[in-house]
Amino acid sequence: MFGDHIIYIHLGSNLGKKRKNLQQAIAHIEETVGTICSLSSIYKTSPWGNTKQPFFLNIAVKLWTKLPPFELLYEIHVIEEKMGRVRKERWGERIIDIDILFYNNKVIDYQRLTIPHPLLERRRFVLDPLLEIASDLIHPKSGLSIEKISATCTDTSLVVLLNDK
Ligand code: A4P
Ligand code: MG
Repeated sequence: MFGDHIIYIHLGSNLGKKRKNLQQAIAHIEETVGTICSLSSIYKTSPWGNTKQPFFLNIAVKLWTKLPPFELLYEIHVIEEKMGRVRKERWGERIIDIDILFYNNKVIDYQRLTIPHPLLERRRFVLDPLLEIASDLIHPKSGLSIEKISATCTDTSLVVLLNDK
């Protein structure tokens, strides 16, 4: 399922079998969202925001998709629900969380869908995996590359690359 649009998404899991959750979510994404171009390594990351919760595994994915932005968001929510995610507190623990980071070079400013993801510049757990697959990507709002954004990010929370993909 190729498509005209290039998107970057970011996945996180900090409940249950985390690695298996990421793999399962990626399989669902390939079924209903689009064709994968690149996958980052998996990163073990300390929880950001609400720090009293288990560590996360995070990964960034580049894809081709045919889906327009709000359909993409819908399909992502279907996958999260299919995998049994229960929404409790904001930034709380979860089986799977899928965030859209970029959609071509579009800027979308709704509460229900904000693209580029508004917190990516402040999150080492997003920037490190993204840097691996998109260092030259330009943020459409700031005009800065991911490499530049990452170099100036002051988030010092722990992000460790796990070598096996
Ligand atoms: N929404 C708006 N824009 C987007 C977008 N670009 N992508 C809306 C995805 N969703 C977007 O998200 C709340 C609402 O955001 C959605 O209904 C959607 O319409 P949610 O997934 O239901 O709730 P949430 O994830 O608890 O809240 P939020 O604010 O999205 O949290 P984040 O930003 O996803 O952060 N620490 C580490 N180390 N690793 C992590 O992965 N993740 C979080 C969650 C916190 N700390 C973490 C990690
Ligand atoms: Mg989320």
